[in-house]
Amino acid sequence: MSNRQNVAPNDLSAFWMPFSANRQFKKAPRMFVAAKDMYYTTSDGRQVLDGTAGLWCVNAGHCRPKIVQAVQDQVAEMDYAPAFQMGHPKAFELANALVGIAPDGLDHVLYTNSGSESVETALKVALAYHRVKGDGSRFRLIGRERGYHGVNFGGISVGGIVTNRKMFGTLLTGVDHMPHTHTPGKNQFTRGEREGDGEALANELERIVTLHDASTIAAVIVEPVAGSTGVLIPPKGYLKKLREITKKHGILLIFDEVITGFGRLGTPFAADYFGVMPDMIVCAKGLTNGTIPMGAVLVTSEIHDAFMQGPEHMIEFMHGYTYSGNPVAAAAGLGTLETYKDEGLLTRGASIAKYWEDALHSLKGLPHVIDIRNLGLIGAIELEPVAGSPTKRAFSAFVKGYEQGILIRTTGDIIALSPPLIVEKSHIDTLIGKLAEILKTLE
Ligand code: PXG
Repeated sequence: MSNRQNVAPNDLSAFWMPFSANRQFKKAPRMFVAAKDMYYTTSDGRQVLDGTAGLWCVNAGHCRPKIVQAVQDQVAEMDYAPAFQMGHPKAFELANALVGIAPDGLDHVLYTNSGSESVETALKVALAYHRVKGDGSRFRLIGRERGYHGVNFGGISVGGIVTNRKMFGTLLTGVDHMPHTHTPGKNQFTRGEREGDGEALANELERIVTLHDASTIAAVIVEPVAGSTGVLIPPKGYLKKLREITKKHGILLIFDEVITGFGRLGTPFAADYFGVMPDMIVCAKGLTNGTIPMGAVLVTSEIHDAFMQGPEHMIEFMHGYTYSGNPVAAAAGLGTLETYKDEGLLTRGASIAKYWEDALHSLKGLPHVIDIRNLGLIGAIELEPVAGSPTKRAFSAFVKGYEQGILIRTTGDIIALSPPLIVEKSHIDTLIGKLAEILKTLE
């Protein structure tokens, strides 16, 4: 038995926290204990305005009544049903509702429990799809520098964030990466999508296709707007061109919409915003408003139908999770989609995006601010790093924000913002106003 059996409940050492500076955190913990709508409550009783929708997931705001009720009812009625060779109604209802808000043509849903698992699922569907079509030589997966596709092995293989990859050995073979779309030194303070180099950047894919030959490539995966790496907005025409090139060569295009899905850009999905139809959409986060872990992969009928062959008693796709379509998660998803619908949240971002953009760009000229980027209800403020101590300056803004009542997110020296979609102009004024004051005080 562990010699830690008598530790006090407030001993912080047992929990090895994810993506956190554990030792620093445990010396000066930051704890949330409650949340409602746009605000968190801290353990010392303060209100903190949520500028990041939790971790980009609480799109409808916190503890919304329909979601809370749906989860409470479901957990009391049926906690779990076997996911394999059995069903329960809400998993089917939610799949239909999802297809209902997805771009036309994405008609089938595979469930997962996170964005990372959705990525693995999509990559496996892509590889298997070509196999079931008799095109098994297509084994390569193409990602992008600075891409984030979760933390599992497929995701870090196609991902392009060096610090998330370098500790873990060889990763998947047969992977290549397109260049990222960021142009430091040019295009700073662009509002929305920049003009000019979209096609040229997408044409880098053509170069990769020529190098490996299209007949070896299964899929290309990209975040329509790169989030985790610090919010990189694609240049105009870039995603359209990627679609053209992938289509021409029979390569599947996967949009990782874990962040951009569910209204973040003022449309249900980024595919709608950019008018580009991928073969699969990977999603999670906003699917259940962050309440119960759940992810999904939306696929076209063409992909789905390719698997539906052979004897009917045979399992068509050897993949799935114990919790795929879990009843409580499905109920949370239904409550979430209903809330989005009731309040028009999947398109609300469009009406407030301009105000958001103006507020963000009002920070131009403050100390250390070297770039500001935005699209829909996403924003980023990039700071000049402290010489020799990257990440310190932005992290100190984060800590000051927490102390002064705003929750922001930092990655490197970039501050990323993505408020719940119920955000009002007055919240934006508070968030950006307090951030401005903090920026003025940073070393
Ligand atoms: N794909 C994308 C595009 C993501 O943004 C994942 C996959 C993985 O999702 P899970 O549910 O496995 O974490 C993500 C997650 C941040 C931040 O602040 C971003 C994510 C997660 C936590 C923090 O940048 N993205």
